[in-house]
Amino acid sequence: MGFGFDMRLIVGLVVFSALTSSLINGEVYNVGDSDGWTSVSNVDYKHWADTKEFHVGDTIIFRYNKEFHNVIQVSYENYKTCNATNPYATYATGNDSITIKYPGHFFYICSFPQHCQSGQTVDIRVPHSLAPESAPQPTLPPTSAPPIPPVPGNGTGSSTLTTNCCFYAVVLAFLASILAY
Ligand SMILES: [Cu+2]
Repeated sequence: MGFGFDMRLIVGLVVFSALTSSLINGEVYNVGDSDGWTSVSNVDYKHWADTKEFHVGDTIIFRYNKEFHNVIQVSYENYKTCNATNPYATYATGNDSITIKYPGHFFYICSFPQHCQSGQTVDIRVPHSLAPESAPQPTLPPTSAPPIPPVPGNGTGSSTLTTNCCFYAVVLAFLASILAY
């Protein structure tokens, strides 16, 4: 329980929290920015979406007067034809926060009469991460966690094993440091 042990604990906690926050936190986008989700301001939602780079983990927020609008997630076909009869999802609170869970296109329209036709429709395009099959992703734990294996002799395990070892070691070290006082 020397000084070096505590330093490793601190470094471990800092690295762990940095990794966690980088994986959990995403950008937050207000659809239509200050105009919100509406049919009366002639907001160009295509342009709005085209100027964004959406990623898994980001959150998109639809803000609108729920007496006059809603948010209906539909298929591409129904998006093109303004058909809200077979929705994938329906939102109607006036302040709908939707977290992007996977890549793809997410099509939303308003189902109030003529709103979709007048342009209250948006295509949120979430590209797959840049070539995840061939290029390593720098923010994933296995690339940065192994350099700090706090338990001697565990540096030769697989990356997953090492990461788990690091995590449990940090937790154990944390508990040990509490018990030490
Ligand atoms: Cu509407």
